[in-house]
Amino acid sequence: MAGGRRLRCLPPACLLLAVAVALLAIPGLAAARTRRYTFNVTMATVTRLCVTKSIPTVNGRFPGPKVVVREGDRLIVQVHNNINSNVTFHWHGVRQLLSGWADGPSYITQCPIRPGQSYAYDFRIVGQRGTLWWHAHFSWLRATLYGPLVILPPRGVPYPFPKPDREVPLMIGEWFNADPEAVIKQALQTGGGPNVSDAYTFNGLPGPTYNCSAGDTFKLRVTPGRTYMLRIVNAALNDELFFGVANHTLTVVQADASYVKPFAATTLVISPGQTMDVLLTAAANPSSPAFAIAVAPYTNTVGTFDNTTAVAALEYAPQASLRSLPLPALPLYNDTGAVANFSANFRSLASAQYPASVPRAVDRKFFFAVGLGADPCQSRVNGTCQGPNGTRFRASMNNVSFTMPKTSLLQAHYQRRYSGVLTANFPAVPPMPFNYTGTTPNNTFVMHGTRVVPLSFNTTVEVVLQDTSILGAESHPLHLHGYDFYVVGTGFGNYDANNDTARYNLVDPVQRNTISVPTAGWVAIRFVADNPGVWIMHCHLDVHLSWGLAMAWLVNDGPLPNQKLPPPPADIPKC
Ligand SMILES: *[C@@H]1O[C@H](CO)[C@@H](O)[C@H](O)[C@H]1NC(C)=O
Ligand SMILES: *[C@@H]1O[C@H](CO)[C@@H](O)[C@H](O)[C@H]1NC(C)=O
Ligand SMILES: *[C@@H]1O[C@H](CO)[C@@H](O)[C@H](O)[C@H]1NC(C)=O
Ligand SMILES: *[C@@H]1O[C@H](CO)[C@@H](O)[C@H](O)[C@H]1NC(C)=O
Ligand SMILES: *[C@@H]1O[C@H](CO)[C@@H](O)[C@H](O)[C@H]1NC(C)=O
Ligand SMILES: *[C@@H]1O[C@H](CO)[C@@H](O)[C@H](O)[C@H]1NC(C)=O
Ligand SMILES: *[C@@H]1O[C@H](CO)[C@@H](O)[C@H](O)[C@H]1NC(C)=O
Ligand SMILES: *[C@@H]1O[C@H](CO)[C@@H](O)[C@H](O)[C@H]1NC(C)=O
Ligand SMILES: *[C@@H]1O[C@H](CO)[C@@H](O)[C@H](O)[C@H]1NC(C)=O
Ligand SMILES: *[C@@H]1O[C@H](CO)[C@@H](O)[C@H](O)[C@H]1NC(C)=O
Ligand SMILES: *[C@@H]1O[C@H](CO)[C@@H](O)[C@H](O)[C@H]1NC(C)=O
Ligand SMILES: *[C@@H]1O[C@H](CO)[C@@H](O)[C@H](O)[C@H]1NC(C)=O
Ligand SMILES: [Cu+2]
Repeated sequence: MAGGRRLRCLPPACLLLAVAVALLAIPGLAAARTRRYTFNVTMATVTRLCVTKSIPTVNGRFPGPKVVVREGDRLIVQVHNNINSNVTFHWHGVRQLLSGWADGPSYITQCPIRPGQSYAYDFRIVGQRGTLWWHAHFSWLRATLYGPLVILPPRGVPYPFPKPDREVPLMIGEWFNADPEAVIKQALQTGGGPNVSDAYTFNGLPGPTYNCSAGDTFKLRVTPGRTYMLRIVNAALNDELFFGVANHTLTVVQADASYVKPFAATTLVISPGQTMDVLLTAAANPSSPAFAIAVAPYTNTVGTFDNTTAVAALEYAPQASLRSLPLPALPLYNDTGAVANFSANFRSLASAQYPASVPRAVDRKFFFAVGLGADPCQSRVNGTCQGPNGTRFRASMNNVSFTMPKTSLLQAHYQRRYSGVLTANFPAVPPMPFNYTGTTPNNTFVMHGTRVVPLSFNTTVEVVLQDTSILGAESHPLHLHGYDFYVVGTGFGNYDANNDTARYNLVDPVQRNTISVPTAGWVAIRFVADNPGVWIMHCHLDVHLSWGLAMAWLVNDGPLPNQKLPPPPADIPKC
């Protein structure tokens, strides 16, 4: 597809060819270009909070470079790994239609790029526009290896909202004074929770609320009366965040590179993996020369968490000191009600130009209980047992904790060599139903495996994701690779198939690639499995991913030539 090879026109393909020709008639699409970037992964010395350390970077920059494309473009990113660690890159939210080899999660769609090796990620951006992002997908390397992926509409195609005067990527990250790789390594050794981060950051800068940090503040200079589009990304490792700008209202227009019906909000909630484009109009007569942009965590974890607030500055005029800026009123760290109220605002634009193609009938229904769990101490692998009650922390879906394979699942699938790599028996329902939000089972131990759900091409799938309260009820931002899904329903307590299904929104549900399973609640999603490949679905809190909160869908080829996964590129890394 990307190579523009000439295809023999068989009858069904002729129709598709005609569609393709029709698409070319849309303004801008004919101008699709190939955009090339080079990512040289190198160590660089960075100082934050008076701590100087060497961190993995792309091209020596932290955060990494902004990648800009237009819808319809082909993107080729040549990666050279010049650090002393494996690495891969994921293009978070990109659908990767028939380009699964470029998706990036290590051991799922590729083997890692080893030190000294190179790999070119080559894919097209189809039917998506807005803000996405890229990040490393090996261990916790994404702590410093991340950057924005801006997808402009095709040339000549306007936004479905007034064009902002300026667009500004705002990447929220998490800074560790320690080496994040040492943090997760230690946690997996001890079996306990990992050390928490020392600061949140805006475009890599923690800002004036931390010690030794006032000089490292992200400043957004604004002109009275102008409108700014903030392309917000939560790139934090382990924290969902509240976001607000003192004395300014925000208008949300996009989420996860899909347009939404615009709505106003004073506080946003954004989970790791999610993106949100919001309009901010600078006051015509500002009552102060500067205002605080702030983030603070939302969590119900029973463990410790980074309970700090980071600040960036919205400046109408340059300020000598930003220390005393009044903070926006953000909800308390455990305000699940505020999260639910905010989440309820999201609706697809569902316009003639951007219709919501919500699947009405479902071929296969799944019910996944997601949450924490444990390994008994006896299973320890040269570690201690500092998890709850002398166990080791794990996390699971339907009580299966995902075991990272030693080779690429996509490679195994392409060669139809599954034995010893994966099993096709991921359970469609939990092994033992229980009251997910009530008294938890006494046995919190999980099973282990690299289990997948095979799907026939074009299967319409519904998944209800139910939080469990095992070792604490917590919200889990679930991210699906290779697809956007519609969020057709959500609620608190136990999902009730009889009552809740009838209340689904099948008209204008929001389309996303990452959705938080509410604390002690559930969320229902639908998607059509029209993209062959192996696609991981996992919690985007890296600590939970490390503990195994993941599974994978194995989507088989369809009958037509353009419904089959192409062969791997020649430079795909080997295990
Ligand atoms: C990558 O960066 C390293 C260190 O700066 C340099 O030695 C190397 O030549 C660069 N490689 C490429 C392909 O740019
Ligand atoms: C985690 O925190 C503990 C207690 O402060 C400290 O002893 C340990 O060195 C930290 N681990 C890492 C990897 O920084
Ligand atoms: C900002 O809003 C707060 C709360 O509504 C108000 O008390 C304060 O005076 C406002 N500050 C400015 C500079 O407008
Ligand atoms: C987190 O910080 C908030 C605001 O400073 C405070 O009210 C709350 O008690 C803190 N929570 C924990 C668990 O430390
Ligand atoms: C949130 O935490 C505060 C203390 O930090 C506590 O008083 C309150 O009950 C908690 N709210 C909920 C809903 O758990
Ligand atoms: C456990 O530690 C011993 C001694 O360091 C080592 O020989 C062994 O390979 C380790 N086992 C595992 C499973 O890591
Ligand atoms: C802790 O483990 C002990 C021994 O296995 C068990 O008797 C006890 O019920 C456990 N307590 C909790 C809170 O899980
Ligand atoms: C589950 O447990 C919760 C908390 O105890 C309770 O409120 C709820 O009614 C229970 N639900 C069912 C279906 O038993
Ligand atoms: C769990 O343990 C408690 C206390 O030992 C016991 O009363 C209860 O029956 C057990 N529940 C189950 C489902 O085994
Ligand atoms: C997918 O299935 C639907 C019916 O469920 C059918 O209308 C559609 O043509 C199929 N699409 C492809 C690409 O096979
Ligand atoms: C489900 O619906 C039935 C019938 O309308 C009703 O009796 C029941 O109370 C409902 N259950 C819940 C949990 O809402
Ligand atoms: C890096 O990747 C190679 C190839 O899969 C693997 O053999 C090696 O164990 C990996 N190294 C680490 C530290 O994970
Ligand atoms: Cu999680």
